[in-house]
Amino acid sequence: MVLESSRSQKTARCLIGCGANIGARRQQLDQAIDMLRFMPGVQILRVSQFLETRPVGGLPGQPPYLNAACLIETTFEPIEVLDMLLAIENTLQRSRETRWGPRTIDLDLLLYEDCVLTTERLQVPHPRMTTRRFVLEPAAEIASGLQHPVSQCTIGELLENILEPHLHIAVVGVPGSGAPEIADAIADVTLSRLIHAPAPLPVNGRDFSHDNQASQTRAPTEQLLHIAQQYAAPLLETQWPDDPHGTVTDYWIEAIRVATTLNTAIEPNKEFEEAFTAIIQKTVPPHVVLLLNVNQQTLAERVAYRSHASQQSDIFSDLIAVQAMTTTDQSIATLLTLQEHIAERLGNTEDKRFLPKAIIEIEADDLGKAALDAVAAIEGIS
Ligand code: PH2
Ligand code: MG
Ligand code: MG
Repeated sequence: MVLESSRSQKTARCLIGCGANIGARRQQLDQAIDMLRFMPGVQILRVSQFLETRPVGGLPGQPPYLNAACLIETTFEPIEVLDMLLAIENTLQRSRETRWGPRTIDLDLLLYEDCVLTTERLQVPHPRMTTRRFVLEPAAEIASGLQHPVSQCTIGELLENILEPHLHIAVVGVPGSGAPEIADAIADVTLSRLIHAPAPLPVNGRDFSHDNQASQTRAPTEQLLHIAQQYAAPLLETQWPDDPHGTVTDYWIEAIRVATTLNTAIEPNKEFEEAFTAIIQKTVPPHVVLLLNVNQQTLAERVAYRSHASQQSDIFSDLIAVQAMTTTDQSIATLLTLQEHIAERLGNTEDKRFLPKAIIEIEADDLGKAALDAVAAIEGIS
């Protein structure tokens, strides 16, 4: 992760994102970059142009940003880079009152070599960089070929990904994660085509005979393929729209396959795998996935709420499938395992065929906050 330089000092290349939206923005960015330049242990390799951008997230009515990116080489460790950036921010009178509030200067460590780390103070790569145009555009100008170590895509590829004419954004989570609600919120704001899962995700223990009558006579794998086909129908490549509003789904077809591998009653075989792949191949896979994560308590509360809710209520309608499971404790455990496996599948870049280039993880225990995070991630695209 840290390279040996010719001076036999260990150096690392870092990508830094810079932004300012109050005060003398240009001057503040210049000052910040000068401070970086004169920092011992830091060498500036490239600086992008300054780009005026619309503010994303935070309170409405904020002034526009000036954004830039900076490629440096440093002998510092990741946490030392963070401390250095914070010191520069503090020197330039950065205040931190509200999240995504206006700031005189913001310096973010985006990439540190191919380092992937999450600590209390620092997450590298920056967790929201893959959908932020105000990050990727200046970054692509100076480091288009630089690899993002989680997605295994270059900065240029990540930018190209969000510039797709008609984006497919998938909100992905287990039943009870709130995916339908978050998808609704995004579609509302972006005027996107909204597609809810045409059938509940077949989770372990589900009694297939509760399904529509036509499927009663089918073998389990055949029923799964039938569900996959229903999921695929609105996403066919041949009928993909070209309007700029995009499509928001609250499901990921591949999650059906993940759920199947957890179901001990079903034995996936080569034939099933091939048929499943054939179905997915005809579709436009998501360009961006918002991956919802919930904890055990949240799931328990939502399952309990759902089973007492009246017939008319469609809140947590994705939990219908879970109601058919035998015991609540077992269903919660199953959902948590499924959540883990879906995240693993999304993160497995060895087989990138159906994988989105941009994945944003969102804590969805508080649905109101999750909706704000999700909307901000999607607004960052344009
Ligand atoms: N930074 C944010 C939140 N929103 N919007 C734009 N356009 N540019 C930014 O740098 C920016 C933002 C949080 O750091
Ligand atoms: Mg920032
Ligand atoms: Mg910051």
